[in-house]
Amino acid sequence: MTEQSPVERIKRDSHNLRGTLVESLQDPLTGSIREDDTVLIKFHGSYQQDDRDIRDERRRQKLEPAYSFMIRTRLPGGVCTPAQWLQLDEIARRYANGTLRITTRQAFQFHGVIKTELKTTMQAINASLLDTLAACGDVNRNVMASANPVETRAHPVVHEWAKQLSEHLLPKTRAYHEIWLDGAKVSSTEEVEPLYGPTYLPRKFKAAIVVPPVNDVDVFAHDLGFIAIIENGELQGFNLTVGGGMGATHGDAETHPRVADVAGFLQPEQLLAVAEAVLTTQRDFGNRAVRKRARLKYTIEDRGLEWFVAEITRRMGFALEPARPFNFETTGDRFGWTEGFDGRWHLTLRIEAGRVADTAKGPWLTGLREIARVHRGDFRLTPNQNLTIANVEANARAFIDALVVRYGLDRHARATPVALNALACVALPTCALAMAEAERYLPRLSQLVDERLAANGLAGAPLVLRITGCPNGCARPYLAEVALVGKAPGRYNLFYGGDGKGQRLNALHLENVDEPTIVAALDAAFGRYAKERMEGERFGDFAWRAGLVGAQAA
Ligand code: SRM
Ligand code: SF4
Repeated sequence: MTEQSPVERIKRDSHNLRGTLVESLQDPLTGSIREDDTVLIKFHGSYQQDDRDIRDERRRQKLEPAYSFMIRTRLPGGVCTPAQWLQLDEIARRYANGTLRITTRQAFQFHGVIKTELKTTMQAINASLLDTLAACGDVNRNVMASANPVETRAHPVVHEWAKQLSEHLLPKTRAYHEIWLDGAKVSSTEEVEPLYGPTYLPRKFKAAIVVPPVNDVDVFAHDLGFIAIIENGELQGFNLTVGGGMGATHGDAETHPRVADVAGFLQPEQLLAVAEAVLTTQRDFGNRAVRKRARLKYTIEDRGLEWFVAEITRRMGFALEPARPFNFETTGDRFGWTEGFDGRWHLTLRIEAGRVADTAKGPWLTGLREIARVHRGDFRLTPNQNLTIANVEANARAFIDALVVRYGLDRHARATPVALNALACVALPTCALAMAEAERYLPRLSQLVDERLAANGLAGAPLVLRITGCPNGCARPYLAEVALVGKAPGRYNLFYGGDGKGQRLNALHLENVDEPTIVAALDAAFGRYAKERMEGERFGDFAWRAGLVGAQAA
């Protein structure tokens, strides 16, 4: 039998995710937790990190790294109330680094929580009626749903399905309540995980529900996806997608991003059964020896889609119908005000790289706190790291507008398409895996890209730009028209060729290049695009046609 990865042993011996977390948290001698617990704490929604900006200095001073914890919430479809926003804002200022980070999966992250305050912070999050269970780890993660779920009558229905799916796929262990919320202890022998079993999944698992024509969730980047099929404003059912994923490792051809396959059509009431069959098939057949090959995309690649569909059909006890036609137009958010089907209004604001903070650029954290104090609707975090102030009565719009302008939150009214739609992962200084900057480099990068567009007479051209600090793909870079993927400090792989709709992977244009080389390459590519593009042709499409990537690339 092939040897299993060490993480499998940690999960198996953890008594349903308890490990020695309680002891680790109580150890006063270090700001860190025990090694095995660093794996287990992820299932509870937290990562141990250290401040990489000061790592070398701490080492020189013979101090342990400046450990702290990132905490990620579970927030199906990215919806929270103003009261929850106010509580999270307070947590960010009291226990974390004074920022709220909107993630690419419509959740919040807190950074910089120290070990001695971790439990109190978890309790504060739960007091806001949110939790962090399964936000990370080898389980189903935060379920995404199209972020403007109020345009047709089908949108709220879809959002309800996202919540149900999230609940249905939650681990059942009481460990979370015991460790963080002082819940009564349950003997682990009494406890079973009906869906997951004792070793959970071989790897993380991600699900999303999308409402065409806006593929904001990037449904094809998910292990499990549902494309809502809507006719005359009513939900008919879903097309199932399986086996998408972004993660890759530099120089390892065995790993690569993959666009999900469309497997068939299902009725709405079949959604949970289908999800369960997909998840348990991956549980039983996913690769538990090599974590880099453990995602569902590789299970499907290795065994074939036909085998996979036959296996889930067997588990479901019914067959999928043939997939129905669907059409995506964009992955981007609709900024500014949009009117919902019920006459209420939704204002989408640009939050660069999802970081809500008070900085020299503007008092955004303060501004959103003021808005949360008066807002009567809800907030929606978008998969593009932006924020929708949703369900506003028509007569409250002017008041919200005034606050938005007062606190400089009206960036959407001024920014270029590139700056509005760009995504950046967190990367340095908190991400342990970052090889280069991403979030902190985004403002300069989008300015450089805009300058090159303008220099070639293309000012205002639509372009999906994404950057990550490593090839794991947290900002879904392999679906962007132009992407930078970190290789080393100041050096990136440059990709061209996404279709702006999230349905086609891009491809490598230049490897391991620095800023001047990137700028020169963009200048040359945009120069050709300006001269040779066809009517309405996007840059990502042009890049393939012109041979900037693909078989004809130099
Ligand atoms: Fe991610 C690991 C941040 C969305 C693929 N991701 C990490 C960690 C936890 C680093 C670590 O393992 O130590 C990063 C923490 C950084 C920090 O300091 O906060 C991290 N990922 C993020 C977030 C915060 C990026 C952002 O800027 O918003 C996103 C949190 C989403 C959430 O709320 O749950 C985030 N990560 C994604 C996505 C996009 C998505 O899911 O739509 C992907 C690509 C899709 C996919 O999973 O295929 C993604 N993250 C990864 C991977 C590679 C997985 C793989 O299959 O190889 C890793 C590394 C790993 O798992 O070993 C990773
Ligand atoms: Fe970290 Fe890499 Fe994810 Fe960016 S893409 S947050 S650098 S793991």
